[in-house]
Amino acid sequence: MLRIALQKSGRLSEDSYQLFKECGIRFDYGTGKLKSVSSNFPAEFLFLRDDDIPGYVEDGVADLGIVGENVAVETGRPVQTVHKLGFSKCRLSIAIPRGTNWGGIQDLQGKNIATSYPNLLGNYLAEQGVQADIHEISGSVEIAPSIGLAEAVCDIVSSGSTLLSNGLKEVETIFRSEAILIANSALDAEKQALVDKLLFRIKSVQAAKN
Ligand code: PRT
Ligand code: ZN
Repeated sequence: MLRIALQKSGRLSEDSYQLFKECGIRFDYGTGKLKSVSSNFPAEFLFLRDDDIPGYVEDGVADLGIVGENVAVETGRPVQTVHKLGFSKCRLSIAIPRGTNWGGIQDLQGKNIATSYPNLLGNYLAEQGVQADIHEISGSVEIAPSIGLAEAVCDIVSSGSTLLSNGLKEVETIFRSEAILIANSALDAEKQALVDKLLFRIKSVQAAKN
């Protein structure tokens, strides 16, 4: 039996559930339960915070999981990316107050940047040869400039309306993300066969949509 970790409630949940439904895999979802066994596929589903999913998959508590690529890369857990799923698309971008001029990434030299993605941002700045102070905050990153905590932010953007309503403008995209299926890197042959079966169905569902 495969154990599959899905986000309990958030931007990945509904599409993750729909994907399995379209694959013909039935399980109870949205009942408040933290676990559910499928009635017609050898799989048990666990409902978790998205940030915890890469760790559970690394440890083998779950064999598979669905997370945003942004979370998978930021947590740096050694898991395999099995397949890109095409939903929950977003980007990780740097934004600054709308009235500020932007001459390029070098403008961030010596500045304070608020983010929930210190590793992705740190690596990007290092590649660009920019030294800045990264302030890690776990939420409401967009208000940091208006309260004097930082001169810039690095956060997830989808429509851009959150940046707009906080008086910020997007100046640099550092990472593009979508939901991905991740797996433990040491699955036994039996589980790998089930993953292959699942993947075949996922690809068929995706092909039917294109
Ligand atoms: O509770 P839990 O920890 O499980 O969930 P969460 O609150 O950490 O995550 P959630 O559900 O917000 O997002 C899950 C995943 O969805 C993220 O890791 C991304 O891969 C993806 N995703 C897609 C997004 C967005 N779009 C998105 N717009 N994640 C966050 N946002 C936020 C962003 O942080 C910002 O506050 O939405 C705001 C910006 O949206 P726009 O449309 O105004 O630009
Ligand atoms: Zn989260």
